[in-house]
Amino acid sequence: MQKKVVRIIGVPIDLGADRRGVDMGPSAIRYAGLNARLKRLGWIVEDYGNIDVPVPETREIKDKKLKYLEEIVQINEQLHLIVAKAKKDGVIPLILGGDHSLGIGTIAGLALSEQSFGLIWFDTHGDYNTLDTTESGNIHGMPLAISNGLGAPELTGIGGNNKKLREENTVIIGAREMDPQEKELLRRSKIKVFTMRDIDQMGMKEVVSEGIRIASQGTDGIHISFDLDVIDPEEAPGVGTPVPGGITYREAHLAMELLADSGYISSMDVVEVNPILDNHNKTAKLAVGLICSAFGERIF
Ligand code: 4U7
Ligand code: MN
Ligand code: MN
Ligand code: MN
Repeated sequence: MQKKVVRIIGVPIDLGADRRGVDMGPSAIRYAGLNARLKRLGWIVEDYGNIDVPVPETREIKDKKLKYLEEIVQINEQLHLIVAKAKKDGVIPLILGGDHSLGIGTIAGLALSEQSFGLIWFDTHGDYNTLDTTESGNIHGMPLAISNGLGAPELTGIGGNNKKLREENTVIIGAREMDPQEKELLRRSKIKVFTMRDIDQMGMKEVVSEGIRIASQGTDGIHISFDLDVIDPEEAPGVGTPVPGGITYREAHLAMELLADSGYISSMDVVEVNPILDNHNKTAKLAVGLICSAFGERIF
């Protein structure tokens, strides 16, 4: 990645998840020193601030299968235009969450650009639920399916009625918990899933190298969507949905370092940091470290 401009966009949303608190993610990540560290790496940092997001206490759940649908549509409508503008301006969008439902808007915005992209989705979960498969009704469990044109039309229609991602250039890394029907749907797609078992067997270097190969083939760049819950809760306790058996601190950094070396990173989401459950901002600090690795920081 060349030294150029990164545009930070905060999305303080927790309407997509059951647990409150990830709305404070953007503040926690900025407080952990993100902007200064990126500048030190030679980046020009444009902080856009946060998108306007309503708090759940001012709203009501109308549909238990699609909680806060209207609000989430409205937020992602805003976000996709801001991301599309960033691409048009030739800067790298860095989106801070917030829950992973913001992935819908980021990807819809990227899809408006002339530049194509592959996608690497770091997550414990598949985020491939639809209206028919969801057991929770939480939209943060749906963004990958939505971006692939599956699910509620109000969401798949953001930024146009097309599929927003290329299945054959899409990779999930770190999966270890999926709903039964979600798994079936994913199996029927061309999305490549590297589970925790694959990481155990192949090692992170092989998994990421293969992921980069898949995501970069015939595309102009790679979008990273990084859900902090992919990391083991010992290292990242402050996440919306902690699940044991995650990747280590160093595996996460190695993944970002290899991606930085590839030169393909063209945008990034960092989501699901929950300061309420965190231990002295440990998870937000880790998030900043990972962003810096992705943006070219080297140990030596
Ligand atoms: B995250 C879940 F049921 N699959 O749909 C669901 F297990 O963005 C979890 O990856 C979704 O954190 C997790 O609610 C969404 C659940
Ligand atoms: Mn997720
Ligand atoms: Mn997750
Ligand atoms: Mn979560």
